[in-house]
Amino acid sequence: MTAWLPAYIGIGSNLDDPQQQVRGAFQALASLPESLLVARSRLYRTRPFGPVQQGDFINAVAGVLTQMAPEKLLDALRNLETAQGRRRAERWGPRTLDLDLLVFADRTIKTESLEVPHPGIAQRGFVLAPLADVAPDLLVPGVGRVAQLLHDLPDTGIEAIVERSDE
Ligand code: PH2
Ligand code: MG
Ligand code: MG
Repeated sequence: MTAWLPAYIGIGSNLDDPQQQVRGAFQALASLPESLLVARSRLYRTRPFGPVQQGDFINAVAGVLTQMAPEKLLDALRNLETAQGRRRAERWGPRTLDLDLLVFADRTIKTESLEVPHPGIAQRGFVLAPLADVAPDLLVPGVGRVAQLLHDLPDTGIEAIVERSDE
């Protein structure tokens, strides 16, 4: 039987009720074939990173165990993005749902369609803060340990959203 390998997925949204988009993404990830959703971070409200002026994002991270190969998992993530209304448009621009394959076991992959670990993890508080919720001791291959990477970032000002208990 194919081995179960851990993978971490970055979730982001800044369109059409981002908190609901992220919650919907967790639900969809829980139904992925050949996979188990094993960890969900808190939700974070984050300032847009990069060259495009746009609204704040809600970001989170999911941890899964999967029997899928990385390219197949990436394909499945693209399908979930499309199912939640993602339109391929401006690079860096606003989106209803972005699912990024951040880390796949101890693999380093660089093909035309996929780069793992996701480039720029070390510079992105909106990835590291939720990743540290679910896997602070994770060693990102070739990059470093999550808690250390987060500690080394200049103040990110990123705060978790306090979830209402009546929801
Ligand atoms: N995603 C981007 C560009 N900028 N900024 C934040 N805060 N969060 C994101 O998820 C994000 C971003 C393109 O994928
Ligand atoms: Mg992204
Ligand atoms: Mg993406």
